[in-house]
Amino acid sequence: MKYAIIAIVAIVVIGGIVYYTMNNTTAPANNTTTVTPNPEPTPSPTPSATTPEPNPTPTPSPVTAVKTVQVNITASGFEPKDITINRGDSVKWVNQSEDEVWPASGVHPTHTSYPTTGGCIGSTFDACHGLKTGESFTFQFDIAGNWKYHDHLSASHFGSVTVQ
Ligand SMILES: [Cu+2]
Repeated sequence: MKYAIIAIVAIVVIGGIVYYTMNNTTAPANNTTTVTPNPEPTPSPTPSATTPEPNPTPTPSPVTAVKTVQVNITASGFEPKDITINRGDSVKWVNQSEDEVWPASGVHPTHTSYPTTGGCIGSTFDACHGLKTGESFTFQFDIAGNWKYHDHLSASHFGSVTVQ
């Protein structure tokens, strides 16, 4: 009986020591705070190098300055009779004769050589009335070509405008 008590006490003591020891050895593991590694700093987004730079200065299309060429109308007809201009230029006919003159696109009498419509007879290239002395008529040529015209009141007077 005495030995049994000692044995029980010994078991309890040993068991207590074992338990204590296990608690001591496991406790630190349980108390171990998991250190989370610092997350890698996210690299700040860099502007894409492939984005093309917008062109700040639009390249102007080559445009030559438009001009107005004068053609005088005298008793002998149009002077100069044949002229060459650039597309977009204008021609100004000035009546310097004593008679009325009526510059208009060929061909008399339909006035349809210059390929626009809506004029008084055919093409819009038409003064549409006799110009009195000193009066003028100006027309802008937007279509390239060789355009013949005449005096609608004296159809024997011709001229031409070459638009390039
Ligand atoms: Cu005519």
